[in-house]
Amino acid sequence: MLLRTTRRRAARTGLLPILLLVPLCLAPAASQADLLTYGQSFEGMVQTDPVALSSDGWLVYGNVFSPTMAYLYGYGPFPAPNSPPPAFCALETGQGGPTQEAMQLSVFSDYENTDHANGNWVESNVYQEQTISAASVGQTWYFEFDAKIGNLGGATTAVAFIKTLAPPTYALTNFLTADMTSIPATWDRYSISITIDAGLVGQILQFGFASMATNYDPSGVFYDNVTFGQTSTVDVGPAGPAAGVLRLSVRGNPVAGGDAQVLAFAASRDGRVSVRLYDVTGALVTTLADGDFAAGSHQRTWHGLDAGGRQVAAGLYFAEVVAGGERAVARLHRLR
Ligand SMILES: [Ca+2]
Repeated sequence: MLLRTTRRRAARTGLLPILLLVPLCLAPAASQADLLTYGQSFEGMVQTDPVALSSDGWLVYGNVFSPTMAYLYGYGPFPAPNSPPPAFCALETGQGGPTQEAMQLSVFSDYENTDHANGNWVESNVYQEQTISAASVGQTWYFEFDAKIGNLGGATTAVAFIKTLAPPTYALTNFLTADMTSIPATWDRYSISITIDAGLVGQILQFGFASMATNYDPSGVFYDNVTFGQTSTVDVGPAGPAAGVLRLSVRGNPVAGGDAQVLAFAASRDGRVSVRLYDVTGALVTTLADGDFAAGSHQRTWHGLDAGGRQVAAGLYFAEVVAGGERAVARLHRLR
């Protein structure tokens, strides 16, 4: 029951935004472009800036349902606010761990909508959108993010999603979700992926977060390190015949000096091993190893340089080791 209504809500969600955005979305240059990588740690944003999120492309759209989940109306899209007042989303501080740093994105129901008081359900969508072109056919794109629960009360639900919507009716053609309703209050990283087929060319792709609440029940979920790209930055766990053997760990290396970091891994058998570093958009920063390794423990030191020998910017990076059909990912945090 809940799943069915969730899907129906989502179908409604994309309708009006796309109609209003047609002049922008269907501009010739945009329609020819490949999907674009996106990465956001929210660290560069000013918490008191009301357009901090909207100027980074974030949009919001609201849907309202009766107490029995009958669809009532939608409103939007609007440039994403940065509350106060408490509507849709806000930049938060003090919720991060070491890799989330100072600033986070909080997504919650639109408490400015007084239909809360009527017992109606208010679904808030906070998202980015792009147009899919032929250049992306065959590619797999990953929407990934850190998340932890804030405060969900009553029957509030929360979800992260990738949607595709087909003009001219903007029917929902994909609705890929990760349920955020029951995640822990500790940070973890989540992934949703989509492979672009030829039938999706010309459609709109949205990725983002939604929450659904009534009676002003709490609905906050914290998100950070949002990425959209062709390289997964989530350690999905080992697979293959030697499952569970490959591990990658990162530690500072006082011997090397500076803020060099050591990536240590153990290969379960002789064979080809690659160790690569990516930024938060999934772009390759540098390759630390790509060749034959003997079984056993190995390590590589990263001095914070890209493939051209330039010092990288401060922020979050991902190290990936691939060996013998297994893959492991670890995070590296570079300080200035
Ligand atoms: Ca952050």
